Amino acid sequence: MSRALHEKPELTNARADFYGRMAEQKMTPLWEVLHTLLAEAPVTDAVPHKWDYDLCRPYIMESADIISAEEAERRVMVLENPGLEEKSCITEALYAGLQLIMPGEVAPAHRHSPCALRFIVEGTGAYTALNGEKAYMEVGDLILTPSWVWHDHGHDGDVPVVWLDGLDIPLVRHLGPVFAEPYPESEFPQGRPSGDNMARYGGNMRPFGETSGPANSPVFHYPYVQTRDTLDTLSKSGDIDARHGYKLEYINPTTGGPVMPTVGTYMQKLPNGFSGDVYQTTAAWVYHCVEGSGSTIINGQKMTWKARDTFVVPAWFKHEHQADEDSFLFSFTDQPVQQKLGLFREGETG
Ligand code: 1HN
Repeated sequence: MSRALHEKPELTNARADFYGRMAEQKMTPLWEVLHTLLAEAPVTDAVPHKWDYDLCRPYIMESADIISAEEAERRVMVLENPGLEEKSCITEALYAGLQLIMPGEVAPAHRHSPCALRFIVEGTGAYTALNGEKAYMEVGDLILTPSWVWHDHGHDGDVPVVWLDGLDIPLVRHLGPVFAEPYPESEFPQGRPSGDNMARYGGNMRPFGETSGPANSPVFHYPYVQTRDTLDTLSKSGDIDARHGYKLEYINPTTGGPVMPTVGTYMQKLPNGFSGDVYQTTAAWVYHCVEGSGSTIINGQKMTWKARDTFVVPAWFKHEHQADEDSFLFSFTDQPVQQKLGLFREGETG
């Protein structure tokens, strides 16, 4: 015979009196709340949601008239999950936002313990500098700013640049160890030449004498031209995954692991007409369509998407992708941290 999970016991007068008296000693009865702490499967307040770029873009552009990047420190429209309002979260563990930088602007150097990624949505000519080494942005590029690394943004070009920020800030805040520091000078000194990180670690080679890898990828710029070309070549194999299409993880080349300890990043190609099997995991996924269009059925509800849209699939929501044309989906997820803690699971679907 199977035993059901615990249900809340009846509240008698004697019990209510007892709970009231024990509260004076800052104690509460577990059996009154156990049903809310343990469930048969993950429970989340986060809900699936899509940010349609055509609807968001006018506000992003208007923000340039309202505040400068310098005054804002970072001029970002936070993508707030409708189920987690006023928490600056897109899922329980992840943050996302759309950041705008205008030609000639700077976002001053700072560093923080939460890690961040940038995925470029529109424009060209802006850069992120890590310890003074600039990575110039093109649409579809991934740029990392790992924990506690100095970073600033600037713009030498002539069109607005927007990127999607992803951070593990809700997770780090929950655990406690949030630290942040502004760089004390107005300008960060120039660092290594552009592309140095890729030369050292990104060419399937590494510096002489190095044997073990750091927790964060020393490559911090993953250009879309390479990612796209790689997936196009891979898709010629026909060796397609029934749930994910052609899907590759961006890796820390020194370990083969995820780019940062808490956040995993992926790009997948869904060929025209692809209709994927169902995927369900304890990790949450934030997707961003770089090219193409299609839809994702999330717990039975169809969500359509097209280039530059961002959507979120919270933990344990079943989802399946369909492509109306050749499509490229970037995604980031809290899967690596769950994996490290032995908590990651996939549902028995697909
Ligand atoms: C941050 O430092 C950046 O450096 C972007 O561009 C978004 C959201 C929360 C906390 C710090 C950036 C951020 C952030």
